Amino acid sequence: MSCFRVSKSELLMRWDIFCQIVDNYGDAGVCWRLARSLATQHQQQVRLFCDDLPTLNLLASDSHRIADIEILPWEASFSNARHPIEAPDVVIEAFACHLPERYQTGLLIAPQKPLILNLEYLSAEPWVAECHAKASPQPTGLSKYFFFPGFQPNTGGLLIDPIPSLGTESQDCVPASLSSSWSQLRPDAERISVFCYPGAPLREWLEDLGNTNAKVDILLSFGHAELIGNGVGRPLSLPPSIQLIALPFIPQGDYDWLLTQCDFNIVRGEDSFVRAQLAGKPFLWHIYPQDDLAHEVKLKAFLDLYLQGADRATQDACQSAMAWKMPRAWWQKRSEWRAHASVWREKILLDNQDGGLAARLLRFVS
Ligand code: TRH
Repeated sequence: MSCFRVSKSELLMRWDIFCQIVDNYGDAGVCWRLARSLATQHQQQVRLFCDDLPTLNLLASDSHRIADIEILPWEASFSNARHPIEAPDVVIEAFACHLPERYQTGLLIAPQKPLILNLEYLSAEPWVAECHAKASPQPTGLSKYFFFPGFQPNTGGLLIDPIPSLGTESQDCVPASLSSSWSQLRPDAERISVFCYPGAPLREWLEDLGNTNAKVDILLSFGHAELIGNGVGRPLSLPPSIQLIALPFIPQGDYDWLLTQCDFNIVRGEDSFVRAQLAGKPFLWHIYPQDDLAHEVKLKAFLDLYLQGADRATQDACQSAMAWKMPRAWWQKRSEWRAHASVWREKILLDNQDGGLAARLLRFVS
């Protein structure tokens, strides 16, 4: 598939991305992916300020320094400021994080004012298109806009880079971080990757899968063996057809690759959710549970889009899986879902053939 990108002759700009890690890895995951896309696909200069560098570095550990990205501690955004400061062209507040006050003061006295964008969470809900790219008037007079990722036209699109190539691995291309886990895989077994939140009925789910006669290698993301209490309390009752493999925390690019190599993926926050779709495989989105049940609305909005035009078997299997129904109820219906997942991958790539979120950001700014 050919992708239209912002042309080289378009502005080469300086970007400051602010990433505050509230919990988990998703904030760092999205900011790192965006920084990488701006620098490597669009030749932009990026400074990424983060309040939790150890977490960011975990994800970014496979990318030897990309020349046009500087990863900096949060405080570096104001501690070395010269006056008048040389402001960037664009400032991104990821997920409505607040800019450090002293940094913002610096922008106010800078001769050239940047454009500030509030990069919001991804949602398939219809209202997103109405709020995308709307101005957010500031008492300071700085120009600020909302930027909403989304699935529909007239949204900010999806962060699709790097587009994964599909196909089975040769032993040579298994990433180093996964090589010892990969050596445990059984050639005739299916593969499921698992990355979900605590609270998922994972133990029961795996035990039920054990009753389907399926031969499956389960690749548990870092920390998930503890999540199912393996080795603690009542031992998991699994037949030999189900093998558990505990993975270390792997760099983001390796995690992307892993999803393409599995037959089914359990994913959770917005970044792994998009990557599972790009992997073109059936998946279970364990959406982050919110107290006001907003996640149910978000999940329904996504499924309404995802299942448009899907056959009955796919609808049943997917709705059941996403509701954490036990695999015995739907596991055998996956062949139609597989075909649908691959069609959906092509659809989102087509919808984002303009380069997706990073390219739309650039076009919006310029
Ligand atoms: O970690 P997450 O659950 O993060 C989410 C987001 O922060 C979200 O905004 C917030 O609302 C929610 O938590 C509470 O899931 P997500 O978004 O899928 O991000 C995980 C990132 O971690 C993704 O970029 C993939 C990466 N990753 C690795 O790099 N290596 C690994 O081994 C694993 C398991 C993940």
